[in-house]
Amino acid sequence: MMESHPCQAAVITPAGTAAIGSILVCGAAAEEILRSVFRPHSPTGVSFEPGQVFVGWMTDGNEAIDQVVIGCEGRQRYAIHGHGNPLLVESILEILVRHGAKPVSAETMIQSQIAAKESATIAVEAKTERLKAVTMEGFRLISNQIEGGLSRWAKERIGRKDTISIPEIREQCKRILADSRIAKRIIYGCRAAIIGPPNSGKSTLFNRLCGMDKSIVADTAGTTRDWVGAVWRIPSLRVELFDTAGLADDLAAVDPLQSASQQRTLEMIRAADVLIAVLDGSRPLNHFTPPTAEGQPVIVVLNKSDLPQTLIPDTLPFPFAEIIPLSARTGFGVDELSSVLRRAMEVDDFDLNRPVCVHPRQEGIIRKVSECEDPRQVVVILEQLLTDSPPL
Ligand SMILES: Nc1nc2c(ncn2[C@@H]2O[C@H](COP(=O)(O)OP(=O)(O)OP(=O)(O)O)[C@@H](O)[C@H]2O)c(=O)[nH]1
Ligand SMILES: [Mg+2]
Repeated sequence: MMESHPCQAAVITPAGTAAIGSILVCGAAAEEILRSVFRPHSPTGVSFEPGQVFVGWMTDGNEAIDQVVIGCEGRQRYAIHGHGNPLLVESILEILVRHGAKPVSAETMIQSQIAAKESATIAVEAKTERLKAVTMEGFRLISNQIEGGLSRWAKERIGRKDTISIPEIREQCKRILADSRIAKRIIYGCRAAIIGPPNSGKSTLFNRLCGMDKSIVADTAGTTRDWVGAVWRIPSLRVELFDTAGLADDLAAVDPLQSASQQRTLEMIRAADVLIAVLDGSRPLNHFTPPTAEGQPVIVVLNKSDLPQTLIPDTLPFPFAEIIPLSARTGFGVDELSSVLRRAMEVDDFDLNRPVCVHPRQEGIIRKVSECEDPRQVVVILEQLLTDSPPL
C-alpha cells in the first residue's frame, strides 16, 4: 500500500513564480481519475505505463481547461505539467479533488513515498530538496543526482568492488564534500553584503544590481542607517544582496543611532558568504579595513570610475580576491562584477552532473566512507547510501 488514501495530488512547483505548473498525482486510483479528466491528443489513446509521456487537455466535463503534458513517473505516479498561471494550476487540482483525489502538500506526498520505500533513497531525498531550489541550475543539479551524479558514482564503486582503492576513495569523498558546499550555493543561493566607507556609492550600486530604487542615495556620509535587502539574480546564483551603513570609527562615536548602525553592518558582514567592498576610486582611501571572517572572500569595487581616479589599488591595506573598476552611476563594470562574484563563489563552470550530496544523510555517509579503512566495509556503506531509509 503506497499511502492510506487511494489518490493524492500535490502541486510541486512554487506558486506563481514559474512558467510551468506541475502537479504530482499518486496512488491506486490515480490512473482511473486521470482517465476521466485527461483527453489525449493521440487518437489511439494512452497506456499509463512508467516512462510514457502524453500531450493533451485537462478537461472539466466538456470544457478544456489547460493543455498539459503527463509523464508517467513510475507505478501509480503521474506528473501533470501545465501552464504556470496559478489559476490554471488551482483549477486542475480542484478537478482532481472533485474526482476523488486528496490534496496534500508536496512534502507530505514525498514523505508518503519515503514511508512506502517506493523510491531509491537518493531519489526521494533529491525530490524533497528540489522543492527548495532557487535556481534552474540548482534544480537540474539535484535532478542529476537521481540517475547520474552521486547515485551513479556509488553504483560504479559497488560494481567494481574488487578494485576499490582506499586512498582513491578518500580523495573522491573529499572532492564530493567540497563540491557539495558549492552545490548548496547553486541550490539555495548565497548572501553578499555591500560594505565600505560612507558615501562611496554602496546604495547606488545596490539599487543598480537589484534593478530598483530601494535604498536611499544622497551625497551625505551616513545616509544608510540600517541594512536593506533585495535579490540579484545572476547565472547559477540567486544572490541575497544587503546594502549596509558605511563603516567608520568616527561615525560610531557620533551618537547611539550611528553606533547601532555600525553594529548592524557588522552583523550582516558575519552572515555573508562574500563581501563586496565599495570604495570611492575618485578619492584617496582613509583608514578602511573590512572586518572579514576567515575564508570570506572580499571583492573590491573601485567605484565612480566615471570620475578621474586617485585611489591606487596597490596601496590597499587589506587582502582581497579581485578588484574591479566600476561606475554604479553608469553601469560600467556591473557585468564584470557578476562574473567575479560567480568565480568567488566557485559556481563558474561547475559541472551540474558532478556527484554531490543534497541531503545531510548523504553527507554523513560520504564522511563515513572517507574514514573507512576496509574496501569491503566501503561497499556496505555505499549500499546504505542507495537503500537506507532517511529519518522522517
Ligand atoms: N560620479 C559618480 N557618483 C556616484 C557613483 N556612485 C554613487 N555616486 C554618488 O555618490 C554619492 C553617495 O552615494 P550613495 O550610494 O548614497 O553612497 P553610500 O555609500 O550608500 O553612502 P552611505 O549610505 O552614506 O554610506 C551620491 O551623490 C551618489 O550619486 C558613481 O559611480 N559615479
Ligand atoms: Mg548608503
